[in-house]
Amino acid sequence: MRTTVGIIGAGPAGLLLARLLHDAGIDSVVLESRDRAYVEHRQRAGILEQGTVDVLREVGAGARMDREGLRHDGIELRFAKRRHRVDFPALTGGRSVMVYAQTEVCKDLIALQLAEGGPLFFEAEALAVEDADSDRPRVRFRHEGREGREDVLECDYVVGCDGFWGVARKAIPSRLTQVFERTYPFGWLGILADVPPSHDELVYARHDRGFALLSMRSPSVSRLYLQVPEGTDADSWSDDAIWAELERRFETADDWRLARGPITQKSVTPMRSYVHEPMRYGRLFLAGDAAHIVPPTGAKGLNLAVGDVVTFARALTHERDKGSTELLDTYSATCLRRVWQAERFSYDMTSLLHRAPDASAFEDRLQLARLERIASSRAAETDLAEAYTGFPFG
Ligand code: RFL
Ligand code: PHB
Repeated sequence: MRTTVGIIGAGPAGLLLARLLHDAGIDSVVLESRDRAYVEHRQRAGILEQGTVDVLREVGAGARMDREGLRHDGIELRFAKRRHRVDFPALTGGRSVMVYAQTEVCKDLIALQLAEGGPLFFEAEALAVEDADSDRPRVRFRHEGREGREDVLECDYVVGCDGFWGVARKAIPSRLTQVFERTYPFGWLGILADVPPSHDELVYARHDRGFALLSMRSPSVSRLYLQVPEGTDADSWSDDAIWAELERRFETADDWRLARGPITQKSVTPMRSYVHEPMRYGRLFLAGDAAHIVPPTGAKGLNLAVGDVVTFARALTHERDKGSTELLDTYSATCLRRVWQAERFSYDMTSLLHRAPDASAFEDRLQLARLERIASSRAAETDLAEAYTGFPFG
């Protein structure tokens, strides 16, 4: 098999890249190790920046998002039983975010790709990227649909959109690589519940017992998270215990109430910050979680993945139209500028709102002082609103 761009991974990064290339008249093949149902139902991100929303509309994947997505003009910060709303449009000259689940983004992009795009193979696991520094990089893969036969995809370019646990990154020699990493001594226990969200915007709560987040998937489905110790088993939390703990952490001085409902899904996500530099080696490019991870507190992971593939598609189109590799050559540096802003913001939001197991009384007071500052200074609040609603692509 031969193609111009071999794309490994059909998460948001790989699926959107295939669309962008299709619209530019560049052919690609997508290899995805899991089956379609798995990719479409993996519960993850919920918040799309304005830039992400614009790109999804441009590639023709915006119709259902515009019908079913929820536009949010702010978030609430909750601390010391107080509530403070951050008003995005007022602070950023009109910007907002969209609540539309990653599962739905993936469903929409898969439907488009299968209807009118290039090949997208499920249960096709990339085993290795070979000769990445030559003119003819190759992806060796195993296709379950074909009795597990091994096959080779020959490409002009390979884009590793295969997430944090993928294989693409491994093709870059470690002597050329620098990795920046931090893990956190806590994770998020996330639930889906069949109950209307108790608030019309997201609530980020800092509490002495740990962080909690109220989010949503639709007017009738809530998505909630609790900070839990690293390595927690989700099944060790009963539904009652989860609701009781959420109630404590969201408690306010006024009479705000958290509505309970049947929990339909529960899982624990570890937290990590990670950057792999550079994001390119020869004709292999990394995009999305394959190159960088942020803790979910800033809602940036999916949006970063979108920025990377937009940057790559522009660079490749430029090369085809102008015969210049200039934008491909600066791909890594261009992406990393935005990546590090998201790393900084996600780290700041995480340390602002979570309680480390060994936190001292001094650190507790500093957290409260930082929250107080955001609640009382337009400059501090604007900094948060600008970062949350997103930095420009490229
Ligand atoms: P993905 O989504 O991990 O997709 C990678 C795909 O590659 C496949 N794959 C392979 N395919 C073929 N061969 C191989 N050898 C392969 N190895 C892997 C995988 O099966 C998969 O389909 O990476 P991508 O596309 O870069 O997208 C990144 C986002 O998924 C991620 O950053 C976000 O989900 C992060 N995230 C959030 N991001 C936001 O922007 N806003 C949010 O509100 C937000 N909330 C979250 C999140 C992530 C979370 N978890 C579970 C990590 C909340 C949570 C709880
Ligand atoms: C979500 O809805 O899953 C979500 C929202 C905001 C975050 C993280 C996750 O910061």
